[in-house]
Amino acid sequence: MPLFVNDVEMSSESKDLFYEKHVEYIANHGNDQNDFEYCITEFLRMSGIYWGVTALDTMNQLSRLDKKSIVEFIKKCQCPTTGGISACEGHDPHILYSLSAVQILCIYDCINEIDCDALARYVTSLQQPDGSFFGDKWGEADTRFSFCAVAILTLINRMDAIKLPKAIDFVLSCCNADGGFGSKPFAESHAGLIYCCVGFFSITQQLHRLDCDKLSWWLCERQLPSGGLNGRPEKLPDVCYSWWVLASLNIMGRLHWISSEKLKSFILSCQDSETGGFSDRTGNLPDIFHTLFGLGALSLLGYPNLQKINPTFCMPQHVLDRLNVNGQIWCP
Ligand code: BD6
Ligand code: ZN
Repeated sequence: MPLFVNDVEMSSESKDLFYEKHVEYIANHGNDQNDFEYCITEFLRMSGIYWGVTALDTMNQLSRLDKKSIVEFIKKCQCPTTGGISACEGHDPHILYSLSAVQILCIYDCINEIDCDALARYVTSLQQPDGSFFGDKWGEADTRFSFCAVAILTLINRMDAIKLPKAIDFVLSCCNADGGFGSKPFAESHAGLIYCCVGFFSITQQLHRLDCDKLSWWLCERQLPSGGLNGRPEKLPDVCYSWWVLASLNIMGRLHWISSEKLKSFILSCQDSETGGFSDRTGNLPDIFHTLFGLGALSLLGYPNLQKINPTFCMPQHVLDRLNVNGQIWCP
């Protein structure tokens, strides 16, 4: 009786995820505004909201957060002169927090609450003659910012705001002999930056420019005997690298190249059974960042009762379907 077998499989598997605990952990995060952790993470606030909103939507519990106050907060963070968005009111705008804000507004289906033309002009202003992007007016180019630029512009439907061929040339120039990518030309390969570059080529429909076999080998070598993944050779495993590595492999059509059962149990071992939330590795304190990327990785692995997360944008797939946006996925 296949239905029975399935039911048993479903219930025994989903019992391993402390679903309700995680919902409470995220929904209550930031409720105590005097909390030490809340205060010291002010410079990350916009991303923190994005991690919480995305994680809750993945668990079909988005209604646990107050949409109105989140949207009001974002509107106050858009700079009237540059059009860029900051992490928090009174801070300087940055392309990273501009992407987090756009991701949140797209999830809430209200992107027009901000001035998208001004935001597109802000992204334009950050592009350099070599095609790279600064993160803010202080100027330091990095492949992370190339990803942010094309992700923002795709989500607000303004890809014409930048010089795309130049942007592509710059990211290609950051490819190393080991097949990986770093933050700038000749900088060390790193799984987080590989995600940004693979995501960039997915958004710009240029995956054919990659040596996917070589790059996927480098990514598979990140799996350790514990089943967890690290971000570079010789480093400890970390739940968030489950996301950066798996999402990159998924985009390149090679998710099956790693041992998913062992990874699944490593990720589940990083849950905090008392407070809810995930930590970077087994036994450490949980945080909202590792909670999103733990859940996101489980979603990519097909874990039951979680929404499908898009590997390129790290947003629920149903949001991108509604916007008719899709990162390219390679079928080898
Ligand atoms: C990013 C992701 C996607 C697209 C563009 C991006 N640009 C930058 C990032 C990474 C960014 C992020 O995930 N945004 O959604 N990372 C962070 O905000 C974290 C926050 C943080 C601080 C301290 C502890 C835990 C989380 N961040 C600034 C980091 O440096 C983290 C720190 C960390 C996580 N685990 C152990 N330490 N590192 C990190 O995100 O590394 C992965 C990475 C690195 C570079 C590019 C992309 C991903
Ligand atoms: Zn981490």
